[in-house]
Amino acid sequence: MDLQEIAQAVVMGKATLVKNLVEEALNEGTPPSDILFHGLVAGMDIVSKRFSKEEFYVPDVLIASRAVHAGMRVVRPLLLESVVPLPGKLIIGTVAGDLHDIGKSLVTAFVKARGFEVVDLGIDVHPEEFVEAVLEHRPEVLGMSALLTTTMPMMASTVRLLEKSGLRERIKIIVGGGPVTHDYSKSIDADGYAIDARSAAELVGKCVQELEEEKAIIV
Ligand code: B1M
Repeated sequence: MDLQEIAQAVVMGKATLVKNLVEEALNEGTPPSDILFHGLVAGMDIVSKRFSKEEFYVPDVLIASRAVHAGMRVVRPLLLESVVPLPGKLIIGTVAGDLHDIGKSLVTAFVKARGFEVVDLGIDVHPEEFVEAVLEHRPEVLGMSALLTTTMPMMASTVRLLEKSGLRERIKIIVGGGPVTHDYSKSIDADGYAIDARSAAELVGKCVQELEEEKAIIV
């Protein structure tokens, strides 16, 4: 199947059609990650362009997002087949005031597919909630996603609150999302920035390994 069909169904916001086409593509043997990137994300890219040109409005984008999620629900479990579990846990969330969750969910899927445990706190996660989750779950890595320039500062607020709570030294912090850059991650004292879900999964692996090495030096 031409994966553009899936992309077009996303653009039209047809959730049931997207789900059916994704199942069809899988039955034809198309790799799940191709369906994700060349079908679902490609569709969202078209939606993004139309939104920027004001050809699409918020409700159109919302309906398209639901269609992407309908497809992701089918693909996600398949990414986890034959995964070898690795030690290491990521806590992830979209920062306070921000409701965008597609990118964060992709990161979650790819980090899980690499074998790490993930606790997904969802959207609109306040600094206090990140801190509570770190205390409860004791992760090696904390990930924050932001899609709005207005919500990016919540990443810095979370880093500061972790410092105040005495938890900063125990974990690695990684950030990502549309407006976030490598320079911004450095400016807020995060440990890393990833441009996409695949590199985020690699970065989590690198962070876990670095923590192991740091522990070995202390011992
Ligand atoms: Co919104 N929105 N939106 N929106 N929306 C953007 C982000 C925007 C760029 C559109 C535009 O104007 N061109 C713009 C932000 C401008 C800015 O601040 N610079 C914008 C705006 C303004 C708004 C509203 C304010 C609109 C309004 O109400 N007037 C509003 C805000 C709501 C809020 O959050 N409080 C709003 C609302 C919405 C919807 C609810 C309708 C919907 C979200 C639905 C949902 O997520 N369930 C939505 C959408 C879908 C978008 C666009 C069109 C698409 C985002 C997306 O899902 N992309 C977006 C346009 C754009 O991004 N160009 C836009 C696909 C996804 C796979 O990519 O999320 O970038 P992305 O994730 C990537 C990487 O960034 C990275 O990996 C992923 C892929 O591999 N990544 C990480 C993400 N998180 C990471 C974390 C990591 C590492 C990598 O480590 C932890």
